[in-house]
Amino acid sequence: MSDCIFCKIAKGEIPSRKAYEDDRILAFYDLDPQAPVHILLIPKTHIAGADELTEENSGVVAHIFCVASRLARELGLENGYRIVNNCGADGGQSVRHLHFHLLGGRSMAWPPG
Ligand code: DGP
Repeated sequence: MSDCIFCKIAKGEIPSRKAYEDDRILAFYDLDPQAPVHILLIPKTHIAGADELTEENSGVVAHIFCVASRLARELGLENGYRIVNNCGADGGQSVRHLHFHLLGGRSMAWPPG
């Protein structure tokens, strides 16, 4: 998607502070961190949101969770962490490119607001 900001970040057209990258996904630090560790994990292929996942395109989600787990371990989040996906307007999704927030380094409230 030519006008998608996360597609541009995935292609390196917009700079980001990378935490991990391979041929399928990119993990980079959130511009507006909500926790001491706040990383976004995205597929490089454009998927607008969790509401556009299918049996065919969802394999990358398992990969994202495995990488998130590895990053959490490497970043010392042994006390726990949260992985968040906001979907659609009511879910608070502001960027329509599937992404998972990896948040850690502080205690999280539940339920979220
Ligand atoms: P969400 O509200 O779930 O759609 O989260 C979008 C997140 O993306 C939000 O926490 C801020 C972050 N974000 C938006 N634009 C940029 C950007 O250009 N660079 C980085 N690093 N993060 C961004």
